[in-house]
Amino acid sequence: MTRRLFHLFVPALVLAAAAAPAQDRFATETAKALKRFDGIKFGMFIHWGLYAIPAGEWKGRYVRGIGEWIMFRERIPVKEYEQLAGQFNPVKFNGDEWAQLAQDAGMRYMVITSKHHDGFAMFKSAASKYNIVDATPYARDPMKELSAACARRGIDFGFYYSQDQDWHEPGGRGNNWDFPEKRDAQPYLEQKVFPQVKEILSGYGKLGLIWFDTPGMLSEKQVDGLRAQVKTLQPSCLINSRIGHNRGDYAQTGDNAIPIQVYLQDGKWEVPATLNDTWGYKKNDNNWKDPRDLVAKLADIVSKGGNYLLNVGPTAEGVIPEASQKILRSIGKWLEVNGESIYGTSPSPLYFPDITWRVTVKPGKVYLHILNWPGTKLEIQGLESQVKKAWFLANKASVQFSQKGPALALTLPPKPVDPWDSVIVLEIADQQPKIAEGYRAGQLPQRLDLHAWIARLRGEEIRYDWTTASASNFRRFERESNSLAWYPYKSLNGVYDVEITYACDDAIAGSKFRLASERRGAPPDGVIEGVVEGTGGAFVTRKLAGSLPVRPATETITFGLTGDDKSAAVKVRKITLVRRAG
Ligand code: H79
Repeated sequence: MTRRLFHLFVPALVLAAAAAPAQDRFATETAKALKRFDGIKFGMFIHWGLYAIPAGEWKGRYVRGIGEWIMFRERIPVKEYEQLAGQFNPVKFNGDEWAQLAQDAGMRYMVITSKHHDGFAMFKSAASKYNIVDATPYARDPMKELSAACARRGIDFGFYYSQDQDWHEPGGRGNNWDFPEKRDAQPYLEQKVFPQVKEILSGYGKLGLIWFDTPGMLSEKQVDGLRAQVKTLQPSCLINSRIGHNRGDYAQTGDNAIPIQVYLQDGKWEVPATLNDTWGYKKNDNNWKDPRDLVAKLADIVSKGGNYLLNVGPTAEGVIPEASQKILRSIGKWLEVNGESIYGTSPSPLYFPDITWRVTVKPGKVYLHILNWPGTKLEIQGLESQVKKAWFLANKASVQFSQKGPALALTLPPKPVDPWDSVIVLEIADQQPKIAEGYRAGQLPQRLDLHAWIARLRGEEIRYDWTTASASNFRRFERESNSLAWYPYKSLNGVYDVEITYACDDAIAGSKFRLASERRGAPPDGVIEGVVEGTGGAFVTRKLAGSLPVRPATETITFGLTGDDKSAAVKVRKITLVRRAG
């Protein structure tokens, strides 16, 4: 892969900020839709396409990485990949079952791939014969059924549409194995993108949103044209920031990337995330996230101001994998009891000192989400509003508490009320909580923990373990080495001393590691390199030599091994950034 290409891919992984919602004559409808979107919090992403047939294997070999990228990875010629359409026959597809699963999971919106980077339309298209009705034995448009099933249940429906990459067309970006690298996007836009976007905005009822992806090739003018087309057809249809050139109504974080703290500077945002390590179905990917992890991440994201768009990858037969269904329904069980603390809430007015708790807010109420049970005593610093009552949301049992200035002390039972997230409702004397100076979201302390749990786990092999609260298995590969990535999103600015809390058996010590603060298209803001030392297997906190500058423009802080895999099993619990004076 060429370097130039690499730079074109990265934008999907970093935040494309919406800044303020793009201002145009549709501002009123957009604002109203954004308010609704902010309240619904949790959505189902569906990646479904021809790539579900190879399901992560090509010519008998396993293909690493995300499944819907198999055509790109294997440089499969268009003529060969097209043959998959002739085999696509999802006879088990049932739109009502999918919509029902979303509803059972407590998901209030759905976004499905109408066309991914492979260029194949999963809807009836007059603009291109390369679509599910004209090119497959199935010969039906599943999106009709699915959009109707969502509408019946009050689930907001939206389409993913890959506007920039299209590996099937010489004018789309990405396919340099069949087509010359130099592109004229305009004919592709006029003959495929504009007509197809019109089709999906016209034939499937009211769309809650349209989800573009991986901007890079299209000009400002072309993106303006695309935006105008969407809004002219459906003014209330939200446009995500990956349309490019800051022309979106709301922002995405990178795929699977959660900001480290409350993040409100760039308007509404959403985390697109996978249930395992792929978007499109891969038959051998069983690295399912634990429902506990997902419920905690939902609370984490909502407490920070975001929505959570969680993906399933149905099979070529049209079945959402059993494991995905089971996980989603168990999240739904938690939401059935605790949904009041998620839907329609505002983000935390407090910063988060660690991963013990998160906070969501409604008028007169503070919801304390306890993600890691602290034992029988919990002290929360910074809430100045008088607490009138406290009780567990799940069973209404009251919680003993006392307040002294901005310190709230809670007496808890020895065991959590809910093993994943026990929610305590605090009824307060004010409509909006009053927060003491120094504890407000955005006023970060001099010492700040970046826990492994809030990092994105990169690569297929790395694992997080709740028992030891640490990440492990830092194996290296040519691409996608396993690593931890934290996303500060403008919350940090300074030079930091760094401590690391980790455990390493002496027998496996000795590999080189690298901690870096980085941004796309520029040399790193800072790098600390060193050697993993043995700790006799116990968790210790050690100060690293050197310092790490982190700037508002820094996109990621990453930790990984660079030398060999000997210390791959090192357990990393957290790094602590200690701001230097001045
Ligand atoms: O639709 C999902 C992904 O297919 C899409 N965004 C989510 C929502 C996405 N497009 N690009 N990326 C994500 C970035 C992908 C980078 C990689 Fe690769 C693709 C890493 C591994 C495969 C290209 C090929 C870079 C390395 C190998």
